[in-house]
Amino acid sequence: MDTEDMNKRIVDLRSDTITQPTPAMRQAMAEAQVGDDVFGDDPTVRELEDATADLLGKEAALFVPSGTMANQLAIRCHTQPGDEILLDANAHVYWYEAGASAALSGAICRVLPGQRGIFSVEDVRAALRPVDVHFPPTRLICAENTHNRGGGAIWPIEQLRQVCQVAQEAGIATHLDGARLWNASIATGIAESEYARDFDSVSVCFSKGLGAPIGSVLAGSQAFVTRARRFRKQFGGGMRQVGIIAAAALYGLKHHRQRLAEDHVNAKQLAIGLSKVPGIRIQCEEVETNMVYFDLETVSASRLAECLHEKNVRVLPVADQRIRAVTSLAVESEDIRYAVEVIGETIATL
Ligand code: TLP
Repeated sequence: MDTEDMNKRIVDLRSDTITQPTPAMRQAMAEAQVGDDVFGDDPTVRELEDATADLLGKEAALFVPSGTMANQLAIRCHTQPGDEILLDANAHVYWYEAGASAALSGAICRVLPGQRGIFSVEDVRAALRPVDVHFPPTRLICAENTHNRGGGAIWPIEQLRQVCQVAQEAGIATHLDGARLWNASIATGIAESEYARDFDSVSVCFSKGLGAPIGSVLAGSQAFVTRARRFRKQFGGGMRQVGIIAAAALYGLKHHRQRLAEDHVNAKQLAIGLSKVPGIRIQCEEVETNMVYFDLETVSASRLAECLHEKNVRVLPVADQRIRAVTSLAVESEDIRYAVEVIGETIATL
């Protein structure tokens, strides 16, 4: 691609949610068999739910419109008003779900001091309290893998298992926000079902690296999913001929999972490129999947993002001097070279 072409192309690194359905995915959507899913009549939704439950090693699964709804249904199923959830201080559930756990389930979040989103079994033990009329009962522990605000960090599987074991011993339910669990599995070679094994419920998203326009799944035991199905209706998430969307998710699952490795290579290249730009601080070794976070020494993140936008490079400011850039199937290796060049030039002028 020459510079003139690149000038026209938009390099969108704000999120992996920005991906557009490919022509082949649209074809699969157009050809999908559908039915009324509230009646359980949609064969494509059932296929997606069964395939995802199998992949996660769970008995059953439920198709929902978003990752937020999947996480919030899990919270609604596992807790009662006044119950406490333990989770990392940077968890998506805590930061980016509009206070839903309080609004929809009446649950209080107690945050743990994780490292890049990953907390230890000692953190959990230290947070456990005796039964006492003063304390909210701790009913749920949520983990996130990969961890978004933790820079796409992957949980060491043993640590994840230890956390689940302590939870089980204490009679506390466990939920895994696996919006990007696919990325963890592709990066480590550890199957999704292994990561999911000890959790009571797991959510996964098709609308991120897998490139579908909409859709997430919540998986768990049959009894859990039956309960979640009722709350999905209550939350307004019962959908009708939604096989048209499930077909895109199935397509992503079959055809876009292995290619996530390319996104990881691109993210690493981006990090290495940015590490050579004066005025940027970045830890390249922390880039394990498709997320790149970097800090600006002097420039404001929102100012830089504005200037880059004019040059067709889009990034997400996440704090005054911190930026997130995410790779996806919308981003090619040429785009990475272009983005590094433009970011370097732009910082030099600010
Ligand atoms: N994350 C979005 C934003 O909300 C920040 C993004 O661009 O990364 N869990 C995790 C770990 C997520 O990163 C997200 C989306 C969700 C859940 C929620 O998924 P949706 O957007 O489908 O509700």
